Parts: sequence; structure tokens; C-alpha cells
Amino acid sequence: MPITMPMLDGLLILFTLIVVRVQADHGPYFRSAEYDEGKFGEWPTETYRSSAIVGPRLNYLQYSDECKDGLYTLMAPRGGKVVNPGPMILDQDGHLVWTKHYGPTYNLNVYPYKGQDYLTFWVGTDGVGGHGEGAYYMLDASYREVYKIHAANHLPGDLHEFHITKDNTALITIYDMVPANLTSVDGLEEGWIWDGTFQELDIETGKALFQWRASDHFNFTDMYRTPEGTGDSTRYPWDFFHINSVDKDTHGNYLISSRYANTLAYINGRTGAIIWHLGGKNNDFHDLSNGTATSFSWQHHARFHSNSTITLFDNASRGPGAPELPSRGLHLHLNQDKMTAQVLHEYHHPDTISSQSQGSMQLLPDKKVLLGYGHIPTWTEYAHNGTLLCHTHFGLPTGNIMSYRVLKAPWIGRPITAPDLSVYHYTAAVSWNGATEVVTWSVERASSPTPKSYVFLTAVPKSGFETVIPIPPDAEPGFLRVVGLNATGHVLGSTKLVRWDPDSEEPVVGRHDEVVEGGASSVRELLFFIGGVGGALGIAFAGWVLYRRYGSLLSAEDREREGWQPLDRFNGDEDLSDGEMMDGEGQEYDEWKGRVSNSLYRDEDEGLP
Ligand SMILES: *[C@@H]1O[C@H](CO)[C@@H](O)[C@H](O)[C@H]1NC(C)=O
Ligand SMILES: *[C@@H]1O[C@H](CO)[C@@H](O)[C@H](O)[C@H]1NC(C)=O
Ligand SMILES: *[C@@H]1O[C@H](CO)[C@@H](O)[C@H](O)[C@H]1NC(C)=O
Ligand SMILES: *[C@@H]1O[C@H](CO)[C@@H](O)[C@H](O)[C@H]1NC(C)=O
Ligand SMILES: *[C@@H]1O[C@H](CO)[C@@H](O)[C@H](O)[C@H]1NC(C)=O
Ligand SMILES: *[C@@H]1O[C@H](CO)[C@@H](O)[C@H](O)[C@H]1NC(C)=O
Ligand SMILES: CC(=O)N[C@H]1CO[C@H](CO)[C@@H](O)[C@@H]1O
Repeated sequence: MPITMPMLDGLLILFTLIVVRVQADHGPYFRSAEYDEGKFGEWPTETYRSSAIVGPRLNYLQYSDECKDGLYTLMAPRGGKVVNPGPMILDQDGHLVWTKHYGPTYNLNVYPYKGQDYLTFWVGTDGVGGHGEGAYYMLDASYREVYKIHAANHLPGDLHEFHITKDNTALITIYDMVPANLTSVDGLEEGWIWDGTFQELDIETGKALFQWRASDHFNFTDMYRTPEGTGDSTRYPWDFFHINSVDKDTHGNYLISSRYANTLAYINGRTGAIIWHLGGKNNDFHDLSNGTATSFSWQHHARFHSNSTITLFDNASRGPGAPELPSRGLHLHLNQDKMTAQVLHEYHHPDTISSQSQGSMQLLPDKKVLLGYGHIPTWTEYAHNGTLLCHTHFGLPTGNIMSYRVLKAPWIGRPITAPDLSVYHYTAAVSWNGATEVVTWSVERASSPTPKSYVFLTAVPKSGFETVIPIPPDAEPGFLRVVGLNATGHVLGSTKLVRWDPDSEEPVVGRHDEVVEGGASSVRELLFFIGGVGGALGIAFAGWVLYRRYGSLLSAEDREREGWQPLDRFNGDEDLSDGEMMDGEGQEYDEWKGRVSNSLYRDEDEGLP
């Protein structure tokens, strides 16, 4: 049998995979005191050579291989110090997999819907006063926005819940401003409240299948919070109930959480009547655990589970001045015949972590438990028996950095965008935002910008978000591209072909061309067409000029969503070469990024929506 080119390539790839030491981005710190002292800033970040994306940098305070379960971590860091907030997927080693600058994002999760997995999240303005007004996104495996859902009945869609049910419907929360008689709580007879509301929506039509309002079923005196100076006007309505989670069971009934009633309520899915309260002033359960099953407060994220059990994140804290007890994850058993509640498991950190708002508790498939601490940029993972396994920081609490929930899920990402490439001297850096199946990066050379064939140069295993690849020193100048292969050697995608001169002092950057709809694309296509493949820097500059000229062609939303958004500034005030690193190569890395940023990155602030 003759030896064919693919076979030769295969052998070469195998050979280089064995020989080459692969470098990636830095990855997490490990028990770094400097990190927690703020030496790397309140929002320690990772920047890359091939991409303008800014990734998070974690600090593993405690780590166990038991947390490596192949699942991805889903979070959405936001707050004053977060550069370009948005949904974020990390791999089990703490490296970035995907992010996009959507603005303040909540409730990132993966749900099956009609047989396909979707990345789901809420985006909008969260400055309304403890809640939000925005839309709910469902992205498919290629990160296309397949559904963008709004609350029905012209109400504002809130950030606290976005839950796809097994009935293929969506559960969402709403804070609706309505007039209310507040005399029972020493308020105005003609007062105003944010009514705790939820809807079940038909995802295809956006129609409400069910709607429920707290003010129809709760008394204002049931709350553990008085109006505290609010409620007198439409400017400051009283957020009396603070609904923050909704789940639905197989009977078609709902479980909701009210932060200010310190209660979970089980709601009849046809009439809306309350079947029972767990916790709070109208608690209907006998507590078999000496009070600990029903004494939760300011809790979040209540979920049904099998065998008549539920989980919730018990904040047990409402910030300074109120009780600040250790936040805990609670797994409860409810007997609805005998109306008893019992603690099955409690999960908390041995040193007190007390989170005054937000948070999540997830039962993982292997019975481990994941807690997100909401207000505090931390997550912890526990063995089923309560032993703490992993403890991770993703910023400093002083930096106002938080993620509403932190969850884990399996995910397969197949972006329609191309991988990004940067080449400098004899090193290439390649990344592919959102791709989960690349196992090998293969570097290929061509002698013209419109080649008939490519010559294999080297290949390395993918590592981290950005893989750094040494180019063989005997490679001749010419044109380079990097091809991503999956575990069985199939080509998943290729970077642009870039002109490569190893003696050049300027890095060559081949950034992907995001797929856009509408008027913007023609300008862009023309631009890249006339630019040719060689002068990526020139193209980027021309793009910038064109953007300044033609930016008005795009709607504000387009500008925010697609590729014309300004390249993120290199965050130069963080010294990434300091501190204890698990990977990476320090000085030269930063120099290179500095060069890329100087030549490419636009220095323009983009305000948050
Ligand atoms: C408001 O509530 C108070 C007592 O709860 C009642 O006396 C009063 O009539 C109510 N006002 C209106 C306009 O319903
Ligand atoms: C609300 O208060 C009224 C009058 O005090 C009482 O009759 C009613 O049962 C209460 N409702 C709930 C849900 O506690
Ligand atoms: C029950 O809780 C009380 C205080 O809440 C405590 O004094 C008592 O020791 C507890 N009993 C048991 C059996 O844990
Ligand atoms: C439910 O309870 C049964 C009997 O106690 C047990 O065998 C089963 O493993 C439980 N299921 C789950 C998911 O915990
Ligand atoms: C709890 O689980 C951990 C991790 O799986 C294990 O190492 C430990 O021995 C267990 N502890 C008890 C008391 O069972
Ligand atoms: C690699 O991609 C090919 C083509 O899409 C597919 O048939 C194959 O199953 C993939 N291999 C793995 C390991 O996913
Ligand atoms: C266990 C716990 O945190 N209990 C507290 C719940 O919140 C209420 C209201 O702030 C407190 O009174 C409880 O002590």
C-alpha cells in the first residue's frame, strides 16, 4: 500500500504530539495569597495573544481531583471591576472556553429543549433596584441566538429566574409595579409595590400559559422586611416579596422562593392557590431537625428533586446589621402527608462564608454538591457527605464582583466563527472561542495567499483557551494557517491564512470574521475582500476607520453583538508575570501581548448598556 499524504501527516502529527511541550494561557492560581490580597487587582484577568477576549483568572484555595468530572463551569461575572461582563464557560481545569460581551448577564445554564441542548441566560439592565428588565436568550451549540424571549403581557422580564421546564416551557420572574394599600405596614393607603410575579411561557409563541402574583396570595405583614422608606411613589415602590426562583413539578405545581418572606411556597398550577408554605411566618411543616429545616432566610434557588426532596441556597444573611450566619446549601426531605420537613444534608464551608444576596445550590450527577455564593465571588464543591472538596475564588469580594449563580453542565460548542491566530517570530498562538471538540492544532504552510495545497509544519495538543505553538526553525517565510482537529483527526475549522515573516517585529494577527446578518456584512466582506489575506493589521486598521465612517449603518444592538465591537483594551495595569502560576511562560508572553495591544487594540471605553 503506498504511503499517502494524509498518512504521512498523521505520522508527523503523532510524532510532534509526543515531542512538543505545549504551552497555554496561565490558568488558575493555586492558593495564591497575593491574589486574595488584591496584588493582581480585584478582578484578576487573563488576556491572550490571538484574541482580544478577556478571561477570568481563578484562585484555587482548595482543590481535589474529585471536582474534575468533565463538566463545564457556567458563570456570569459582573460588577464594577469586570471588563466586558457576559456569560462565561470554563473547563474543568479553570481555563476559559467561551465568553461574549453581552453586558450584565444572569442565570447562565444549559437546558435541553425539544431534544437539543441550549445555552440559556438573561441579559438586561440590573440597575432597577434589586431586580432587572431584559430578555432571555437561548443559544444553540454554534452560539447562534435561536430564541430571544420576552416576558408576556408587556411586563418587564426579570433576571432572577430563567428555567426551561420538562414541558418545554420557560419559567421567568417579573417585578411589576402596581398600586397597593400599605396601611397594614404603616405605609400609604395609595402606596406602590414591586409585585413578585412569575410567568410560564410558551417558548415558540412567547405567550403566557400561567401567571401568578404574590400580592394576590400574601399579606404584607407576612414579610420579614418593612417598607423601610419605600412604597410612597412610583419612583421607589416597595419590593415586599422579592421572588427569586421558580420550579415546576410533574404534578404541574410550582415551587417559588420569596426572599423577604423567608419562605418557599408550593403553588397549585391551575388555581394559583398556595398549597403550603415552608419556612417563614406561615410555615406549614413540622420541623424534624430541631428548627434547621425551616429556619432558612433570604434564601435562593429552590428546586424539586426526586424522592420528595428539595434543595435551596440559604443565605442566612442580609448584610451588615442583620444576622450574618454561615450561608449553607440545604437538602431537605418533605413528607407532604404528615407535613414534616427534615434536613438530609447541609453543606457549608468550615470557615464562615456569609453571602448577603444571590447564590445557588446544584446537586451534580455524581451526587456532589456545588454552591455558588452569589454576592461573594466564590464557589465551593462538596462530596455528598458534606466534605469540602474544592474552593475557588474568581475575584475579590471588595471589587463588587459576583455571579448570580454558578452551575456546572456538560456542553458541546461548535462555533460558526473561525479560530483566531497570532504569529510572532517562530511562535503561533491560536484560540477558538467556544469550541469544545478541538484536540489537536496543526500548523500548515503555503507559498501563496491562494494556495492549491498546504504543507504540514507541526501539530500540538490543544491546551487551555489559547495554545502556544513553536514553529519549526527550518520553516520558510510564507503563509500560515492553523487547523483544529477533533479526537478522530477530522478538521473542525481553520484560521485565516496569514502572511508570515519570522523576522518581522510586528505580530501578525488573523482574527475571525464573525457571521453577521443585514447591512453591516457587505461593508465587512468588501473590506476583507479588498484587504486580501496578508495584511491583517492593515485590515484591522481599515476596519477601524470604516467603523468610524460607517458605524452608523449598524443599529446600536448590532454594534454591541457582532464583530465590529471595539477590540478590548489590554488591561495593562495587571502584572500577569507575577505570582504563582500553574502554566504559562511569563515575560515574553506579556511583551507579545503588549505589542498586539499597542498595534491593534482600540483605546475606547464602551459603556455598559
Ligand atoms: C386599606 O387597608 C385598611 C386596613 O387594612 C382599610 O381600613 C382601608 O379601608 C383600606 N383602604 C382602601 C382604599 O381599600
Ligand atoms: C391575611 O390577613 C387577613 C386579615 O388579617 C387574613 O384573614 C388572611 O388569612 C391573611 N392571609 C394570609 C395568606 O395569611
Ligand atoms: C435544638 O435547638 C436548640 C436551640 O435552637 C438547642 O438549644 C438544642 O440543643 C437543640 N437540640 C438538639 C437535639 O440539637
Ligand atoms: C430514592 O429513594 C430510594 C429508596 O430509598 C432509593 O433507592 C433511591 O436511590 C433514591 N433516589 C434518589 C435519586 O436519591
Ligand atoms: C466523605 O467523602 C470524602 C470524599 O469522597 C471521603 O474522603 C471521606 O472519607 C468521607 N467521609 C465520611 C465521614 O464518610
Ligand atoms: C470528528 O468529526 C467527525 C466529523 O464531524 C465525526 O464524524 C467524528 O465522530 C468526530 N470525532 C469525535 C471523537 O468527536
Ligand atoms: C438560621 C437563620 O439564619 N435564621 C435567621 C433567619 O432570618 C431571620 C430574619 O432575619 C432571623 O430572625 C433568623 O435568626
